[in-house]
Amino acid sequence: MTREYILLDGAMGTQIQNKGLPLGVRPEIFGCEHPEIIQEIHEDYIRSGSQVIYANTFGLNRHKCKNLDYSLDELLTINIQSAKKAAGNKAKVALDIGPIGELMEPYGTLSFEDAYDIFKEIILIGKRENVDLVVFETMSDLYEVKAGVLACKENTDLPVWVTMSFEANGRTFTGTKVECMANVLDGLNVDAMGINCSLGPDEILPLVQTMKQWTNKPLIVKPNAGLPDPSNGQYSMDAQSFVSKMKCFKELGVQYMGGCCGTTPDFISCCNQDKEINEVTKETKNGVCSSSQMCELNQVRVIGERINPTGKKRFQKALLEHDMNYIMEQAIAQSDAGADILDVNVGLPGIDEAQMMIDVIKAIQSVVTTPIQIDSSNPKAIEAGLRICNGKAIVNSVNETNMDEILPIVKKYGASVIGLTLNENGLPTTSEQRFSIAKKIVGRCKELGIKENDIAIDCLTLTISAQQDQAKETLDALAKVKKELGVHCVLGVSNISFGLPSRNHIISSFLTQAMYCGLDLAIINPNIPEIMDAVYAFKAISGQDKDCQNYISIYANEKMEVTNIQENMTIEAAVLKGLSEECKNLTKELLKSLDPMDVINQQLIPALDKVGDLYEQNKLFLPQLINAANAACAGFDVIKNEIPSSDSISKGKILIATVKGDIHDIGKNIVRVVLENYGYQVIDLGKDVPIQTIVDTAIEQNINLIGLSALMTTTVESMKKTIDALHQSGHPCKIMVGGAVLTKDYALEMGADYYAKDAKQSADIAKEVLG
Ligand code: THG
Repeated sequence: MTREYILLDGAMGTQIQNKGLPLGVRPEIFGCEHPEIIQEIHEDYIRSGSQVIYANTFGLNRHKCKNLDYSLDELLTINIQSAKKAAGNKAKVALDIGPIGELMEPYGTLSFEDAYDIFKEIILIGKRENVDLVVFETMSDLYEVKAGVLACKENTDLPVWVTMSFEANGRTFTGTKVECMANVLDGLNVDAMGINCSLGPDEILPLVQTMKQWTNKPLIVKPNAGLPDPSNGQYSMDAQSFVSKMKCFKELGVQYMGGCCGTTPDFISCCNQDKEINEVTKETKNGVCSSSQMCELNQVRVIGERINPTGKKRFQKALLEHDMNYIMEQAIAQSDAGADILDVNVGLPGIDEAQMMIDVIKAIQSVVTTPIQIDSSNPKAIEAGLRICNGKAIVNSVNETNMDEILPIVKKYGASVIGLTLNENGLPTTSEQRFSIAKKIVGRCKELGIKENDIAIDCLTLTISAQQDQAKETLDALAKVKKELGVHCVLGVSNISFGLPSRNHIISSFLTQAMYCGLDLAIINPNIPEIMDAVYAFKAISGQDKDCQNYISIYANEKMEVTNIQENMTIEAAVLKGLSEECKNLTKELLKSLDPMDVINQQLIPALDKVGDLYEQNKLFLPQLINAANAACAGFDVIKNEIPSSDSISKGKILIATVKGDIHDIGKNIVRVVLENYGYQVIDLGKDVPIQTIVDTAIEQNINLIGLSALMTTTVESMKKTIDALHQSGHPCKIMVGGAVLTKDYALEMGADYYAKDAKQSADIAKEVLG
């Protein structure tokens, strides 16, 4: 089938600059003072063929509207009105929402529900002003996006689109993966999703191809006009070459196309021809995920069962005492041991299960990126868990009696689900009866729009020491469900061996038989090598482990590391895993035998360096980098508190600021955390900082290293002016710069001494300059 794609608009920022945006003035505020200019730009785009225009509201939220001459409501309303006037009935108007500009918990301070409220406020104003749709663009954190999408869906009927900005490695700068974005947003049922900014069409193409494998939703592409020219910051492509590149997206069936930084009405008008695309829908990939780790459900997966108080005094104690550290260790140990998914069960008499579910999932998400399984039959706890989860979870479990209550929640949050073959009479004894319950649950799921590949059926394991004949019924039912219903199959495998000696033999053997019958999801204890051996061996034999690569990499050296956190924890491990409590305790321990400076230089700093190396190799991502920095910080704090003259451990002062006109400080804040944890004293002047303030502070405080940040194309000019002013002042200092639109060549061309690609590099530069 063919259809026409819909043409969106191009960049707003550069157009406003061309029409006289003064240096240091924010586009949204300029839009209030000169609504006619904004209207004109929209009209230019509509004349060029734009069928949907994005209102000039990208940078707005309540946190960015403090101390201004206009209220958030006025800024939104006036800018939306300019778009509506330009559009008339010729185009649709999108309320354009950008990132809040603060890091979400646990890496930053913004909570999920705060993010939700901030978005809700914007969206309600947009709704009142009759926008046609809501679009989140240039987003980086999938968790923040989830808050925004829920805020939109729970408060309006407006269509909602999401585009995120990726780096060439397929991740956003906070670590969100393309696959995870598509998987989560498909589940949340957004109206369209895609990619904007960050890269040119060439670099975006492979990312869109990946995205397409995970969703049949309409796709959006708004690339930059190529990459910025290092010498002057101008984008590399002209309208004609842009259009020729956009042809690839037409072939992929992308339904909404436009441009981002560096594109103009010319680009759009060149795209406004031969708009036919192929419409293809196909079976998509599927899985459960966090925002940064995907577990595709296409082979046997291990679900770690240890986060569960049943029969475990130690775990019950941890829950009752709210000892999140213990639970975090359980999460880390299981993930390290090979768990693909972590089951989370926090049901215990006397605790508020919904609140505990939130606290435990937050704690787990702060130390591992492993996807989550929510193990509860309490609808409030399930919903609380699904909300707070930063990816796509699987709900364990529904059965025939509670499915009408729980499945709609599963559908709303776009989760996967486990259905148990239980009804009001309990667990039937024959495989046929179990199969028939499975069929009813699968049927109900499908009525609600939950897809086959989001469903797993559990035919339930009983213990052979009491009901020996039931093992066969379980396996027969499993094989039949697999064959006839085409859904995934799951079992809590450990149950098989209750009451017997040497349980692991029975568990491994039953597990192998179940996998042969079609088991895909094994709920087991991954910390027991013998059981994991059975999983890896099965994958090698069945061909799921292609060319036995994984098997060989695990067993080639016969080196099975059994993780035992309590016994083997080093400062390096504590920092790497982001465990602040551990790092604090280990530092205290070490101070008994080592000099404080030695603890810093031989332990904490090398640990941070190791984290930095892994980050640079793309083996760790920003959230882990920040977590590690915070853990190291807990160690530094111990040293500072116990050693009175610890000020002398500061390795030098660094001044940092986001330049005048730019209110994005997320990158700068990350840099501050990392630099502080490397032992530098950081003077942070904040965002939107006047040139003179930076110069004066540098002189007064005798600063030798200054870090400047600018995120937007419109504020790079302001960065250059700041650098010039610092040079003119004659104060001897080195300047490092960073920000999304910069490149190394461009930074040096502007007169900076260093370009810091990321927070890790800023620490390297500090080391070079200050020692
Ligand atoms: N199906 C589904 N979900 C499930 C199960 C299932 N969730 C719970 C359970 N069964 C699987 N999870 C666990 C969790 C912990 C333990 C066993 C299974 C466990 N057992 C110890 C034992 O086996 O002796 C008891 C406590 C101890 O001594 O450590 O820990 O079937 N969908």
